[in-house]
Amino acid sequence: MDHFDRIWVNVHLATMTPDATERGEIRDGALAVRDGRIAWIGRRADLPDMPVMEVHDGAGAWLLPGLIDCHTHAVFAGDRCGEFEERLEGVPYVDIARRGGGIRRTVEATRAADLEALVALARPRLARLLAEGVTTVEIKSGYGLETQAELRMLRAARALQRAADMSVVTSFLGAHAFPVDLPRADYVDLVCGPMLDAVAAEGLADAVDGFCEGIAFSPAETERVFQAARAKGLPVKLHADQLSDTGGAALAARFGALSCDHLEYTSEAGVRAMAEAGTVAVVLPGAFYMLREKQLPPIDLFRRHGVPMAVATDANPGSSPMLSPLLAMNMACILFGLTPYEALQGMTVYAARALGLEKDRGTLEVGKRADLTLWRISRPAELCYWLGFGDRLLVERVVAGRPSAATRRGLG
Ligand code: DI6
Ligand code: FE
Repeated sequence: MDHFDRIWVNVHLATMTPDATERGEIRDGALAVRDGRIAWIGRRADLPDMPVMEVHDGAGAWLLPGLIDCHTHAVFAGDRCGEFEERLEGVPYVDIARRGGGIRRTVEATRAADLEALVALARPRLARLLAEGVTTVEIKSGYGLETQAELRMLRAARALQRAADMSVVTSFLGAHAFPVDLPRADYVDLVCGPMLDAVAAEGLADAVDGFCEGIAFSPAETERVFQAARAKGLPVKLHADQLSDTGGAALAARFGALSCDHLEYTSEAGVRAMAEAGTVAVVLPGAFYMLREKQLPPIDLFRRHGVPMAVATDANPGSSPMLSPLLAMNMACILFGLTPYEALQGMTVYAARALGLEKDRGTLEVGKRADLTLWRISRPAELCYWLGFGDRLLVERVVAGRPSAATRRGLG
């Protein structure tokens, strides 16, 4: 190593490494980047003397890993504001779903949209995530429920990766709900057969997801989807135990799931199974809040059994029309009782793990991809503190070592 491409000095660092002491905080630190990766990190006083192409003066700001939103449905058409009104007039979410609304309403609108429309609709949503420091976002299909529309959603997500200044990770969620135009068993066959074949043939999915619930796929149907995913060599994850305990978490853990998400109704047996499988618990306080749920996810059990917790927006038109990662962290603290540090780990290191990317990103460590965020805050917990001020706290976003022009705001 004979030079650095860029260094940041006059910064405090929050490394988010899981085993760090003092919350991984390094005051008056420095970080160097080369070839898009973190090449050196430590106290500024120890920075090696090396030629540097570009020096960034952080003026006392805090440098963190880029935020990772590991669960979104950001590609969709239409909105469900009418159902929002209905729910507030007393109609439950599951009743709306049972009479053909809910996810199926978004399916109608999404099927009617072409690829360009889906991309154009999702772009401003990603722009909001980006403005609050997101550098990696996961996007699911699941509002097509027929092969061509599912493929279109995933192609839109891949196209957004090329257009947006962030990484996009995709999940195939054909097992999200049942379409009106097919018998139930036929749809399960379609998802596990031709649909997954087409998705895999085009390399459109990084993982396979499902919704295991009374109003969606049963445990037995979910298991078939997971078997099909395994046959393709794709990792699985699951919307599990969101509205009732179907044993979804334990089922997903048996398949070595990357993550189980929602988990309000998960039992201790489910938590234990997740711990044994190394599955991440993704908590989604936006959906809990919007549906005015009362049952809290078993946060203390996750802690006791050593299940890492991630936090995500669940950005979707039905249960969580939320496009603010910082608000998701605030809600994880206020509604679910996470500490601010746990919430920050949940949008960095453990979100990376939930996507199977922990070797590549999610912490400030030498060798990892230089996805960074620079914040004008007094301490990291401040990112969980403000309501609706996040984009003003973000000074700079760095993607693979390159400062992103969109969010540069005159340092120093
Ligand atoms: N749970 C969710 O929170 C999203 N999907 C799911 O299975 C929301 C789906 C929707 O209501 O559109
Ligand atoms: Fe979801």
